[in-house]
Amino acid sequence: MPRLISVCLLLLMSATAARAEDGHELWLRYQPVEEQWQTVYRGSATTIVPGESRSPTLDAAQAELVRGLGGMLAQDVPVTQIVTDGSVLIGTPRSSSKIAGLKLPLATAGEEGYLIRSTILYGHAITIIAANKDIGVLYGVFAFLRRIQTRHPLDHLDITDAPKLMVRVLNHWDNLDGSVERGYAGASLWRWQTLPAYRDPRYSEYARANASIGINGAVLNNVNSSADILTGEYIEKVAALAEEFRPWGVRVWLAPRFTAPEEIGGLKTADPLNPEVRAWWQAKVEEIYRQIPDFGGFLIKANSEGQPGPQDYGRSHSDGANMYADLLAPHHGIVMYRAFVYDDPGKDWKLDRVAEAYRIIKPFDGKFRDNVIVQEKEGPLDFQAREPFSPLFGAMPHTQMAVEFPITKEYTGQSSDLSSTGFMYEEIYQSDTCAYGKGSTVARIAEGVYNHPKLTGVAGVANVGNDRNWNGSIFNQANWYAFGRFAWDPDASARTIGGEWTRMTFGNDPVVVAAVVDMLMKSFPALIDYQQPLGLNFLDIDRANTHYGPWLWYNEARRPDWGDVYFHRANETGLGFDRSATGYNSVAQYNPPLKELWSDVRTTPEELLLWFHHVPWVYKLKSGRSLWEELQFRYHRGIATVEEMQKTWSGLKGKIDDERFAAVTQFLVMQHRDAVWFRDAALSYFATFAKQPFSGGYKPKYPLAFYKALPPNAAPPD
Ligand code: GCW
Repeated sequence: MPRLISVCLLLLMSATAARAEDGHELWLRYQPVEEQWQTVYRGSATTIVPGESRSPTLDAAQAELVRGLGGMLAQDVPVTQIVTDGSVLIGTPRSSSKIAGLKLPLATAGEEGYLIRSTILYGHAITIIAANKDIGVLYGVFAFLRRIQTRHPLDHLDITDAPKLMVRVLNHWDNLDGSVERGYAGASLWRWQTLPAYRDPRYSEYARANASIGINGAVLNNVNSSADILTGEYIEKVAALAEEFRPWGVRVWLAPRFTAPEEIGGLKTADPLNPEVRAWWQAKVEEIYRQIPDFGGFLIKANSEGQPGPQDYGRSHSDGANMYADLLAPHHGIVMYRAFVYDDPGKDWKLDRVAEAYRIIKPFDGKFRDNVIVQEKEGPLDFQAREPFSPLFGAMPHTQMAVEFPITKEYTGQSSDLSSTGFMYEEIYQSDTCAYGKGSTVARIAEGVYNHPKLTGVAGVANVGNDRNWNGSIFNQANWYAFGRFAWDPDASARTIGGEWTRMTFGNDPVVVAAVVDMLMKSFPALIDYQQPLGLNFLDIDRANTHYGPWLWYNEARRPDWGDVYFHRANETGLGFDRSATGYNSVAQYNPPLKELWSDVRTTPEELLLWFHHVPWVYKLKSGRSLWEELQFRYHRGIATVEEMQKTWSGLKGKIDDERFAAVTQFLVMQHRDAVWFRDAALSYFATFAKQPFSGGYKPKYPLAFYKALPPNAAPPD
């Protein structure tokens, strides 16, 4: 009897555990598949046959397969050398004589790709997961498991897949004190105090999650860097993290501080052309590679927002980038040099802030070494919900460009809003720069289709922290996932990727899948509607460090382009920033025919209207509504969409485990409250210029004076 009770208790406990999910497993939950699928899959995954030789990466691949198949097929899948029907054979021609004997067409799989194929071996029907390199095997295993997670068949497979970009890195803006700049998911994952001795299991879990979506690098520290990261003490800690990440194919990178030779090296200068400075960096680079032979390289923010850089020593951006590049080259290291610069000492305040990166960096086209990638934010300003693509992508034919995407949501909803950044990734990648004729999209430029560079890459500013669910909310996980999948294939679709994530995260019930994908796809356009409709912009930098909320009247910044008013230019004649030929003419940075189309208010897409033009309040839009009416319409639509998302989600009660269901429900309440705040504060402020009544009986919740009186770090009012 007591035995029976304990068995019952155990069963009860495990049933409860299966229901309550806190999101820690991310999209790698490996829950048992439904009965009918068990029969389908079990025949194609009876045993795992690894090669004769091993490596940490191959071991990780094998262990993942054991774990994934075991979980989803609810049975042990043994590892053996004996091939039978349904075996899954994994390895490279070097690790497995069976794979070598098959003479597979692996050339197109390249360095990191894989081949998954159904075949007959020794008279048995098997599946092969093969690659040229161990990391390809690991990626192939994740792809194979993903097929099961998303309920795709496993027979007649003939897949070859390889990433289209080489460097696929997360940029962590993590400070050495454990805080994370623009982080909304807890503190930094890196516990510097206890490294290198203590290896938090989350280090390898983190690398595993990255590997599952093809991310192969992590810049560990903030681009607003501290020189301390380059001290011997920290390099040992970094090496420990590198060791934890290595089996998963994730390299570590660092953001060095330009003035480190002065700050920790005792030199009087950090001039990149000074021989002593070079020697200091050379010794530092060698010290790093001695401990981390596969170190990725340096990510550099120089002469931007107060960070030191080559210009402080009368040198140029290419002098700075190339110094690092030359020292890293013998070790196959790479420099990712950020184009997010606007600190030119000779700045003329009449210039348009948005035109700065192009103005400053374009003259260096062709001047960077071939192990330098110029990394530019996706838009010309700063991770705004709505920006056109940065014109620099279409203006650097002799330079390899990488897009820097936000995953963390500084300006796209921060900690509260459900906003799926996959929408932005697709929109930007599919933007046609017209640089090399029609169809020269940002994706194709990043892929190096036109200039065949030695390197290609992409960076995403990470949203990972030490929160139990890694990203601060369940839906934020979709953005990490989407970043990785788009890095693998910039031509992918946000909907397809969203569908994969949904199935892996919430299961394959068609009702759940349809509902969640619908929410993902609606969420970003909704955010744009209630924050930056019609290309409206109001970058909030200097008012308070939160960078959150509708403070459109703020005009007391230390420099004009750090305040909201500079960007939206609302006045009695209209709204928006005139970047057309009659105004600042920044539109001229785009290639024809875009520069002509976008210079004319009538041929500018309405999504970008206020970005490029100062538009009269009475101007009629395609809808027949005036600007003032359309603005209200879009704000309302954004809020209505949040309400729809709330309704859709509440319809999933009982179909999602209680814990995640409740968490998302609560987040949507916050999102609604914030969206109303954005709308009401913005519209009551703009009404003072439009001098027209609100339409359709709408009235902001509070008078403008209320919003203006809120303290700088105010939480959104209820
Ligand atoms: O958007 C701004 C952020 C800064 C950040 C900077 C950058 C790391 O407000 O916090 O600094 O961008 O991208 O360098």
